[in-house]
Amino acid sequence: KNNVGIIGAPITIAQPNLGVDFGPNAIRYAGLAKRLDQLNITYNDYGNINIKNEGSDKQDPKTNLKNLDEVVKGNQQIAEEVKLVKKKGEFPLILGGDHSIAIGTLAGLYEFYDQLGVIWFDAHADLNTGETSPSGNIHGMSLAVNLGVGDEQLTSINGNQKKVKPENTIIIGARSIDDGERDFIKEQGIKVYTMYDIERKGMENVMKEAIQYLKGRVDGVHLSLDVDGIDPLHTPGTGTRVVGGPSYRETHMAMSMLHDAEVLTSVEVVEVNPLLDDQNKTAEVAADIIAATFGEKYL
Ligand code: LYS
Repeated sequence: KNNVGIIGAPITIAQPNLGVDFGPNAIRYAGLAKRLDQLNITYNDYGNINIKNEGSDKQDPKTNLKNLDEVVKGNQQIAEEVKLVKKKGEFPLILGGDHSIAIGTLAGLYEFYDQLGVIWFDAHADLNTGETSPSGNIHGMSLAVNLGVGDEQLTSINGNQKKVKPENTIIIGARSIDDGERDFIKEQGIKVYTMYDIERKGMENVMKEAIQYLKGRVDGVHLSLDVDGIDPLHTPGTGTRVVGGPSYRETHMAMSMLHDAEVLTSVEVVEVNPLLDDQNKTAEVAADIIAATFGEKYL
């Protein structure tokens, strides 16, 4: 694998809980660098982007969004940093921050591919818009924005195009989907493995299918992993926990399978919130998960 470029992307204001800006450092303190060293993977850690997390936290009556201008600005910064890392030929590893950062990440990544694939590992679909969102929190809208649907200030970051096509998008682990999101999924034909599907087919088969599906159609795969995708028993330190997720083991195996299939071209892990955590447990799981995507094995 080429050199890894690590970017801390501490946006917090696309969701209501303080503390997710500490996520990147919590993952570093869980031993990320040492894990990469042990795998003989070289890296440059560019530190944390200086993001201004200051908004009114009020829902704008016109757009129904909270902190739109500030979230746009932060994601523009992220897109630029991701582009720099890509131009150096490095493998981007982005540490969040709330899940809105995927808007900046994919805005930076898309121009380097013809058909970029995305695996969205998450308890939620993040397919809301200002019209459908129950909360006004932009972290619940980031996948929709990447598919070109949402406020124009967000969808136009680094170009007006869709950053990813619906047929190149796979959601894994969903178990909390709003009504508007359900319609969106059907309209756009996005592939979704809900927890019901994972339970019925088993995580191994789901991953085999997902890898097979993407391999035939894309020239790069971005993994956008929200730690709330994992069962909150293992990842309590996150703002929007939903019971009934895949276990630590299932998730870890899924990540090892992605590594072994050699499909990933960038990785991001989001929504680690140390202020809600129990002894940095969630960041440690995040570090394990990242190490698995880079090929760490037990034997
Ligand atoms: N679907 C809910 C919303 O839009 C929760 C999103 C949580 C994203 N991490 O507010």
